Amino acid sequence: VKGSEQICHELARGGVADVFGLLGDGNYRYLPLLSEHGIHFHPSRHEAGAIAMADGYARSTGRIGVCTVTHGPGLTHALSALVEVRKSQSPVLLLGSDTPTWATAYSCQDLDQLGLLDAIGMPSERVRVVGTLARDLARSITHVEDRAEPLAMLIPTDVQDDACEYVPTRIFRPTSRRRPDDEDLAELASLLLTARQPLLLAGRGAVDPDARRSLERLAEIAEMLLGTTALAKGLFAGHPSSLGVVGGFATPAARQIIGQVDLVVGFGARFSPWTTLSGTVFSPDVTLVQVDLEAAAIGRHAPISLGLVADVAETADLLVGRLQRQQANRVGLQSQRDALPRVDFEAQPPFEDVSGDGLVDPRAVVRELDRMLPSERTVCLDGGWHQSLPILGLSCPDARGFVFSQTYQSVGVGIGTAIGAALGRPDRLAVLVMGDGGLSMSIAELATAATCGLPVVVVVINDCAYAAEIEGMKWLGLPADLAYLAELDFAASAVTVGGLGITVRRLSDLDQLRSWCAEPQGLAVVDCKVPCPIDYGRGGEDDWIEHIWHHPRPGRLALNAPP
Ligand SMILES: Cc1ncc(C[n+]2csc(CCOP(=O)(O)OP(=O)(O)O)c2C)c(N)n1
Ligand SMILES: [Mg+2]
Repeated sequence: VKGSEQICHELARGGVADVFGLLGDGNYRYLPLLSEHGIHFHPSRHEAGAIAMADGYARSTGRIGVCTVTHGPGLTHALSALVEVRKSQSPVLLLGSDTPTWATAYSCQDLDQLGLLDAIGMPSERVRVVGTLARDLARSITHVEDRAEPLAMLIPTDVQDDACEYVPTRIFRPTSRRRPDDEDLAELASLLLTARQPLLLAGRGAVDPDARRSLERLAEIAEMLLGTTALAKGLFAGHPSSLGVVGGFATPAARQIIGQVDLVVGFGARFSPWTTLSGTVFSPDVTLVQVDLEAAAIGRHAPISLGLVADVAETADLLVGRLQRQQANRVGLQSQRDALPRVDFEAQPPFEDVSGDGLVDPRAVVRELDRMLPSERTVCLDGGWHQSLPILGLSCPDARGFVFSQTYQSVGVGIGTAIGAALGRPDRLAVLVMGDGGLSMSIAELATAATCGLPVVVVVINDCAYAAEIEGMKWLGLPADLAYLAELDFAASAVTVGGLGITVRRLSDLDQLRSWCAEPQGLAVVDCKVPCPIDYGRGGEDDWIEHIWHHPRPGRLALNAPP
C-alpha cells in the first residue's frame, strides 16, 4: 500500500473526520483520497488560515484538529498561526511534508523545517521510510490527544509514493486520570477548610464538561467562588457563584471581589500576567495553589504555595470525597455566595454611548449583537485595541463556545478559527469580532468563510486604524500618523466572495443582520464604522494591554512572561 493511502487509513482509524489545509505537492498525493475514507477536506486560501481552522475546530469541539500544508513556503506561511497553536497547547496535528529524502539542500523548496519548528517549540518528527509511516502517524495522533499539545509530522513526498505492506497499528489510548499526591491533597483540603474567601480559578486545562461538573461540585462543598481565565471564559456560565473572567478582562464588579479573596486554587490555570495583571489583581497576602498536569507549568508565572501535578477533575473529585468524609465545615461558615452583592458579574460593564455622526459605538453594537444572535454560538476574536469587546460583551453558552486565539497576539488568525469552529460545531453560529487591520491582513479567508458551507458572522470594528498601535505610540510620546489606515468597504468585500455585506453607521442598520439570523446561511460581514480611537475607560495598571504589549515597569516584572 502506498504511503499516501496509508495516511488516509491511519487518519480514519484515528477517528479524524475533518482535515484543513492548502494544496501543494507535499499533500496532493493523499488529499484526493480522503473522501473515500469518509474524511472531509476543508481548503483554506492561505496556510495560516488552515492552521487557525484546525485550531478553532479543536478548541470548539475538544477533538483533535488536523491540518496540512506543503513543505517550504507552505510551512513558512503557516508560522504565526502555528506559534499560537503551540503557545496555547491546542491539540492540533500538522501533517507537513518535505522534499524527497534524496533531495539536496539546494532544492528550491528545501528548508530546515525541523529547525524552524524547533525554534517555535513545536514538537515535530520527520518520517524516514514508508515502513514506519503508519506507526508514526498512529503515535502522533495519540500524542496530540493524550498530551493535549500540538505536533508536526513531516512526510517527505517520496515516502508518500513508496509502498510497503500495510499493517494497521493498534492505537493505545490512555484511560486513567493522573492522581495527585496524597499529602498534597491533604494540605489543599486543610487550606480550603481555613480559608476565609477561597476562589476556584479554572483555566484552559479545565475546559471540558467532565472537569466542569467536578469543579462545580467542589466549589459547592468547599464554598468557593468560581472564576475563569480569559481562555476558559464561559466555563461556569450562569452559575450563581461565578465571577466570570478573572484579571484584565474582569468586569469592575467582579474585580472588587477578586481583590478580597485569600486563597486561589487554579485548576489548569497558569496565573499568567493577563490573569493576575502582573500580580496586582489579588491582595498581596493571597495564597496561590496550582493544579496542572504539567509539572513544569507549576509556578511558571507566579509564586505558588502548593502545586499538585495531577488531572484537574480527578483532584476535584478526590477533594470532594475527602471534605465529605471529614464532614468538615469551613471556618467562615456563612456562605460566600449568599454574601455576594446581587449583580450579574458577567454582564457587559456600563459605558457612555459615543455613537453619532454616522459612526457607532462598538460597545453598543456588541450589546445589540448579544441580544440578537442565537445563544448557541461560538464567539471568536482577533487581536487589537477592540479585543476586549467580545470578551466583556458577548456571552457564550460554555467554554467550548469561546475561542481565544490570541495567546501569541498575532493579528489576523481570528477568521480561520471562526471557520474551523463553524465546521466543528455546526449546531452553533460562529461569530467573530475583529479589527479592520486584522481583516485586511487575512482577507483571503473571507472567501473560505463564504464557501465553507456553514454560516459565519464577521463583525468588523472598522476604525480605519491600527488603534492599538496608536495607543502604544502615544504612550511613548511618538506621532501616530502611521497607524491610521484608509477606509475600506468590507461589506463590498463580502459581496465579492458571495456573502452578505452590511454597513453599520447607526444601530438600526443591524436590522439586516437580525433578518439574516432568522435563517443564517453563508458569510455575513458586518462592517461597523466606529470612531477612533475609543477611550474604553481603561488605562494604567488596570489595563490588560499594559500587561501584554508594554514592557513591564521595573518592580512589577517578576510575573510578566508569556501566558
Ligand atoms: C501579525 C501581527 N502584525 C502586527 C501586529 C502589531 N499589532 C498589534 S495590534 C495591531 C492593530 C490591529 O489593528 P485592527 O485589527 O484594526 O485592531 P484595532 O487595534 O484597530 O482595534 C497591530 C498592527 C501583531 N500583533 N500581529
Ligand atoms: Mg482598527
